[in-house]
Amino acid sequence: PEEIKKEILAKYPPKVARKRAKQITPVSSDEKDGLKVGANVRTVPGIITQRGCCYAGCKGVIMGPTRDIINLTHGPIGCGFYSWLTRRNQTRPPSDDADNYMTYCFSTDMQDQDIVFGGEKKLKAAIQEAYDIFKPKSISIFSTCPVGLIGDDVHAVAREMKEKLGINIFGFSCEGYKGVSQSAGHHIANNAIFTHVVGLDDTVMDAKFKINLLGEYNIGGDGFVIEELLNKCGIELVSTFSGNSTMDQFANCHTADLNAVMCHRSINYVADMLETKYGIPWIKVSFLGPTSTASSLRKIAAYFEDQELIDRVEAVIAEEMAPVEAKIKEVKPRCEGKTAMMFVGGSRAHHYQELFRDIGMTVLSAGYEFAHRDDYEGRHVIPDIKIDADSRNIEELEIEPDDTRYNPRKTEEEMKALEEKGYPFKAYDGMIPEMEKGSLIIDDISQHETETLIAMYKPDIFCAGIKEKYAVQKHGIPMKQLHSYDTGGPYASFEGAINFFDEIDRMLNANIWQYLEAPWQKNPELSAKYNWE
Ligand code: CFM
Ligand code: HCA
Repeated sequence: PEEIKKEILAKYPPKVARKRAKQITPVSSDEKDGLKVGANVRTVPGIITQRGCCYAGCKGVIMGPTRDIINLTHGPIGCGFYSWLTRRNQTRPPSDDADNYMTYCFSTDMQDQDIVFGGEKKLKAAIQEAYDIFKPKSISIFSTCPVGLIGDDVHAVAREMKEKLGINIFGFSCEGYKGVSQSAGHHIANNAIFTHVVGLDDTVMDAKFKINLLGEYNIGGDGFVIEELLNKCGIELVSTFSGNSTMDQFANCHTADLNAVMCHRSINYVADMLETKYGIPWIKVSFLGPTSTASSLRKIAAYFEDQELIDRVEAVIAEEMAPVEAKIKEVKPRCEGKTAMMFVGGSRAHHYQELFRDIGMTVLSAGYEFAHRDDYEGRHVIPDIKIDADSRNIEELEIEPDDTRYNPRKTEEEMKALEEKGYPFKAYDGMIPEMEKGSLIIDDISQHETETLIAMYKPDIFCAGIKEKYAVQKHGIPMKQLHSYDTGGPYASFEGAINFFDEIDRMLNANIWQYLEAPWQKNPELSAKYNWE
């Protein structure tokens, strides 16, 4: 992997090479202690990054999957249009007339004159119009880059319209240029939901084991199959942040007894805030891959320390594991020994490795677009992370225990007793321990780095997003989107694992891309003539 790193850097000007070197980490031995990956720093301009912007993280990622709020983009139409359902998150309203605005795209459609004279008037009119047509219970406003540049005050408009219309209206200062990636947008969105929605409804669900699932966005229906699995075990979801979610669920999420955190990158601060304010402990889970799914169910059951639940979870695992094992037996002979690479946002490039390993495949290289160092090195590294100016720009809420509703779900002694038995509260290991000797970790990978990796390692499959898809296929390599899942999914839970194994088997063994020949491969001469002479 050192050679490949050298080859990648050789093409860059010295300053760029020095910067990129910190974000490219060869895993040269089985001893991985002390390995570091530079992360959450600015992208080198012009390098062609996979990253998205702060607005995308706030509007598309966190708020996109919530169906009963009108998500209004204050900005030019492109921002609203591009963030309109492209993530393939699904939702299931309880009835045909229940509020569901996810299929709509709301935008103030800013024009030149709004940029020059200010857009607040237009924003107010848009809120009024949306209210008159739909009578929603909430409206949120997303700021795009020009809003911050011209100084429109979306929060003042939100306060005024909230007062006028009597519904919950709040804004996000999630201008695209804030922070260094969409990660800043996650933080801004979650802070606003915590401030304006969480705790508004104290109704307690009548269920013995009730949890929140944080950091699961119901891409391709993942959230549906996870909820079905939990229900089968007798565990109820008070809320999911934010797959298949509603504002009402956020409003009473503080009544759950445990927070199970799937994509910690996008939401670990909400888990911390819910613990500080309401006394709800949190654990890390993953429902990607059968082993992780089983161990996450066991962790949840162990937390409640209820023998009936523990037994039921074991029975469900035994029942669900059988068809998964049969599927592995079927596809493994055709997939074993093949290689994969994955470069995805902030947690999937790690979570999906188990699914490839289960069918005998090796992960040659992986990395996140916008993760922070703890997503590579593990949560223990957080105190060592230097907070730079870009991160300081993103507000951290000061949270105190709630005067009346702080209620530690377990006493200090009970928490300690569990921890002494090895129970991992607030713990995750990150990607590095998963990576095999000889592999290469690359943070915020560029187009040139992607092409060099493909040329040198020749992986059997490459996983990333829509921007990378066609370039990869042109190299003759099958490409699986791990963001939108292309048209597939769900891939979570036991049921999803079976789907995923079938999909990868199909893609590896019906690889049409290798037969493609571009015209310039047959005839590399330029046949056209410039005629400027
Ligand atoms: Fe978390 Fe996500 Fe991801 Fe993410 Fe994303 Fe996504 Fe992703 Mo695309 S919240 S970090 S910002 S798991 S949208 S559902 S697929 S990059 S790896
Ligand atoms: C985003 C959303 C995205 C993009 C995926 C892609 C998603 O970053 O704004 O590039 O294919 O999952 O839809 O991550």
